[in-house]
Amino acid sequence: MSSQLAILNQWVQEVAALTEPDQIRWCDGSESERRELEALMVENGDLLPLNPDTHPDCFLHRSDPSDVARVEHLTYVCTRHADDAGPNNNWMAPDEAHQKMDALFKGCMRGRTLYVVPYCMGPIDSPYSRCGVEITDSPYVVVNMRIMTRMGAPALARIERDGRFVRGLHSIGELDPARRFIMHFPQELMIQSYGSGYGGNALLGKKCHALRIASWQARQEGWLAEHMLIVGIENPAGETHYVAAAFPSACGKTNLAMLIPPETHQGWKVWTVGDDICWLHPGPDGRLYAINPESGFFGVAPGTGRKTNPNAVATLNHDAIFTNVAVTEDNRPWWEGLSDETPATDWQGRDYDPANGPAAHPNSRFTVSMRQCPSFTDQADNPAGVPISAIIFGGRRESLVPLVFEARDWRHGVLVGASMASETTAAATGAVGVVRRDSMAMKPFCGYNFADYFGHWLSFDERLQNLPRIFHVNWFRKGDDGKFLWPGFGDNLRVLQWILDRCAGKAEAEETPIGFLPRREDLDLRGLEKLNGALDTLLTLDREGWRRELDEIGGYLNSFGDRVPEALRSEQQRVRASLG
Ligand code: GTP
Ligand code: SPV
Ligand code: MN
Repeated sequence: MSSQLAILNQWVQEVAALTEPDQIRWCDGSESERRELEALMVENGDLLPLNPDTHPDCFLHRSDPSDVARVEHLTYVCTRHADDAGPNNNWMAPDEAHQKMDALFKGCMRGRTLYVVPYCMGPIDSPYSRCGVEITDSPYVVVNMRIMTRMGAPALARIERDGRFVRGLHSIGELDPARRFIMHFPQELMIQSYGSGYGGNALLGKKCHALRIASWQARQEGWLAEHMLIVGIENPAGETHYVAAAFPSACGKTNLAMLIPPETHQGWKVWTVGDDICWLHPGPDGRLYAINPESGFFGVAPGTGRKTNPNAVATLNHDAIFTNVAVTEDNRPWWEGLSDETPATDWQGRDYDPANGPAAHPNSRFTVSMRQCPSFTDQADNPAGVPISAIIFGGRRESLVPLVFEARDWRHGVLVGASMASETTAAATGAVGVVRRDSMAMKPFCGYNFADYFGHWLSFDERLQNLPRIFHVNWFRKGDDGKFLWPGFGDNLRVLQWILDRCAGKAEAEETPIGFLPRREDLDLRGLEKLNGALDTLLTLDREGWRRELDEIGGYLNSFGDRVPEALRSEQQRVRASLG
């Protein structure tokens, strides 16, 4: 046995001694293993088979009603010094956190199987990829990790070669919210998660590893781990350019990643590389290169329909796991926005009654391999990644923020990202619809002090000769009637078109204090003539509102104390001053 595997084996034995499982199973990621686990879960009720004619090899999982989203208040970054975690994270001293977690994990796997899940984040043969091992007592986690990561034997082989892996220990525990913690130990490359079986709390390769731990490593090693989709946009001349976009949870990444161009845009194609996480590395030519560390989508179900996201609907008709959706009379998965039908059963398995609220939980999700997506490109397997032409930030803002604007340079762009704000969504527990700052869409995911993170972003100005341009978008502006002003979805291509034309030096804009704004004639709006009035609101700068916004941003930067880079503060002051 290689020394790496000996270390892994020893850790598995230590965890088994603590958690006392009935059996230990090393997962190889095979099809037969998957079938066996699915059969086991169908038998114990964890999975319900869906209609085999319309949805072959698809299953429904109903999670505990108290366990339906990420829990930010129970998520901690346990660095030796509290300042390294920063005010953007909950912090606990590593010793205290370990004691607390050891007490929870003690004997928690009695009567259960301990699964050892080796996984690789990113293409198996990419120098940018990183491996981890998740130990879990949840077969649901195993089958989800098999879709979301490159899981099993090839990952184990790479761990043997690499000599390094992130250790993740997970138990569903009693699914008791009072005994639930998601702990990160970046200095030990370790994650410990107890008491939740849901998404980002339990699939440790995703937010815990690929963002919180990876962002810490990325800072030390000179790259970026970001909450971004990656998409290729092919124009009618056959040229493909890639962009990466950071929107907060449930703010449109999956939808933009698999967009279908509007009818007016014949000859345009959109290629999906990733829908949630992006690792960015400086390449040999001074550009930024992106890989998607994941291999599947854990996407928001509600709102996904044939009109809004036909690619997602097509992706979901076989080999998918649905969590907390409703079902129809004939046992098809259903959620609000999928069709006009009335479901038979809601997400908790009750007869559907509108008095109980939405039929599908607002954070109900699908897990599916990205390879099933009609717009998938095998560039997602390119070990070198794809070169990024533009970085796009965006949030859910019903007022103030225009449809799109371009930062004047990198430093301004970093301020635009750091100042992002968005209305909260059902992706995390807590109030929905409250505007909060969510720098780079990383508020819940940055594994270290945001002030240091802003400094790290700024440093790419010196690291790269060919920086991507930075933009900000807002698909969620509302009119007085409370309706969205911009049609969104496929029509977002028009904004991407302007963005890429700006990168190529081909599109005009007006310079304003907040950046470059397109005028109506700078956008390709063929077919959207009915938008007349809305466009005035979508493309106009509200100076008074922006003065208040910049003041608030100044206060926000101050909340990180004197660790905030001076360059960022002076940039905020520059923009504030230019607003008069
Ligand atoms: P996470 O997986 O939580 O990180 O979410 P995400 O950023 O991938 O969001 P997703 O694409 O799943 O969209 C979330 C919700 O926003 C869904 O209900 C979508 O239908 C809706 N949505 C996405 N794009 C648009 C848009 O352009 N306009 C409008 N009005 N809604 C959108
Ligand atoms: C998000 O909340 O941003 C998600 C879902 O992508 S989860 O995996 O739960 O983090
Ligand atoms: Mn996400």
